[in-house]
Amino acid sequence: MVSVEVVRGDITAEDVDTIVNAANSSLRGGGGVDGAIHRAAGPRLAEAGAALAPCPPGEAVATPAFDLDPPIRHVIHTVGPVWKGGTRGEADLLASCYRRSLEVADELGARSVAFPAISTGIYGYPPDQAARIAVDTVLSTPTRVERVRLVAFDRPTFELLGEALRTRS
Ligand code: AR6
Repeated sequence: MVSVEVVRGDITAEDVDTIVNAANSSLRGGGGVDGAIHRAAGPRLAEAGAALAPCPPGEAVATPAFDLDPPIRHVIHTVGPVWKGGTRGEADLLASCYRRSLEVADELGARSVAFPAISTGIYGYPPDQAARIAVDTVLSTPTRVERVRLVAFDRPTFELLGEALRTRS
């Protein structure tokens, strides 16, 4: 059974073997957490990403972590849905991001995985709904990953993720 914890911080400094990136389909980098990960990993990350692109929303692919500090060894890039009001399959796509990322983590032999709050920044997903999907999907996906960290960059997201974990369905 996977252990899930909610922490606040910068995902590039997490003590895990694998971090998940909230990428866009080009996998060449962007703003938000994607920009932070690409800055820390160096230019080879964009080259590796471009070779695997395009990645459709809801899917996930892995690259090495390049210049990110150990113990981080892998980056799983997943593409969240852009929020369009909630009637365009956004919830299923967001759940798929968490599920597919854990499946890719299993293929890598990952033991500890950190997720950002996918889609809740530039892509506009309501953070309360996204927090519940993150917690419920991680807890309901069979995986050999032992430890999942849900990493909040800001206090409101930290509180929403904590609340979703305490009151999980
Ligand atoms: N560590 C952890 N979380 C972070 C960090 C960080 N260093 N920086 C930001 N966040 P966003 P999206 C949080 O916008 O909504 C990019 O341009 C942030 O506060 O990074 O999925 C991509 O290339 C928020 O809670 O991702 C795509 O084009 C969460 O990460 C697009 O943005 C997600 O915000 C993806 O948008």
